[in-house]
Amino acid sequence: MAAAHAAGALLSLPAVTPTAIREVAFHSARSALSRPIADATHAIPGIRFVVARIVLENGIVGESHLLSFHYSPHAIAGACRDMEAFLRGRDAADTAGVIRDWETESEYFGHAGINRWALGLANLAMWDAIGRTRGEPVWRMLGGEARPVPVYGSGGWLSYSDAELVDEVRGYAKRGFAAVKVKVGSREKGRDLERLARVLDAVGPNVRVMMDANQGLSVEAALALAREARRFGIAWFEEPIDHADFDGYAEVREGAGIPIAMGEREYDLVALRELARRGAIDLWQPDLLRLGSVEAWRASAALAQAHAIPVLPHYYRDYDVPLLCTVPNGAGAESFDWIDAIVDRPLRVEGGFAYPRDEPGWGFAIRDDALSPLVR
Ligand code: SMN
Ligand code: MG
Repeated sequence: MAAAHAAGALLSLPAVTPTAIREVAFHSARSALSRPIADATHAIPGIRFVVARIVLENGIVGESHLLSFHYSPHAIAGACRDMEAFLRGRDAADTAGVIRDWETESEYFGHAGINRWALGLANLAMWDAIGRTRGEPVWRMLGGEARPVPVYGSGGWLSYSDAELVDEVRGYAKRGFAAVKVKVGSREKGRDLERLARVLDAVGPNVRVMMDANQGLSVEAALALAREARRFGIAWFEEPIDHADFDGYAEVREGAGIPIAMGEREYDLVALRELARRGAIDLWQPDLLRLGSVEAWRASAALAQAHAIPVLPHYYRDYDVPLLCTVPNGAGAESFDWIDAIVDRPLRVEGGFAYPRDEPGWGFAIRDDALSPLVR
């Protein structure tokens, strides 16, 4: 080692940064629980992920994943290939520089969309690799304090039979979850209320129930459903209408009489700013991969905090739980079991709480045997 350094000095070779990114690879992975599901606006044939792995000059591997389902496999693979070329040789510790330069490159085709997802993959793998290099979990690198985070059990897809719906929410209640969320926006008249009634009956009075319309309703239909749901004591109404109809949100919030949640479709902070300005939102649900970075997720939490809006992020439980330990306004996280059977160290979820991992980086990785090639 000393000799190599001396030779390097003699030949004046540039020193290699130990945290420089040497290799970048992308893979596909399928959830062991994969099956067709549907909400008010999507029919989804299976549950799949794109997985990123980077290797640093110091030999440390950093990993990340995004929930891709079947959508745009060639487009996301193309964005990953562009990211691969962009990332090689960059310092994994320079997350701010990578965000800045990738955003500059993405501006031509638009910041939102597939390039932002690719940035999210890169950013999370970089945080993982730097955490593993330093021997610290991400929440500690960000000055957080480990604490149990309340989680709610999510699902209740419109494609379920009544038996499947009841089984799922009962399963969550038995495992100690204090809240569950189910889909609404069924085309069949009266069906949403019938499903909600079944769920309420199945979980009993000690479990809160939330509903998610995935932008599937008009303002009028959302108001009508909200008023009925209010009588049932539904805890919140998520994405009742088109995510960009800010005035519509204000109208729904004004008349609904129950809290309004949204955020999962946002690539930036515009919707949060506009809805907060209109007093039209009760819960902010940032999607880490759509926002594209730990940095943007935390900026969104700070903006929400400035408006006294709690943060209850969308989907990415295994990243969100540690991140929620770094902000003052975290209200909890969404829980699906979709990655649990394909990771080396499943998150501890017990009695309605998730416990942030203590291991370096994000503290888990998708197992090699769950990986397959990304479409070329
Ligand atoms: C949802 C949508 C897409 C992927 C996972 C989950 C849903 C939710 O809208 O909020 O749970
Ligand atoms: Mg949702």
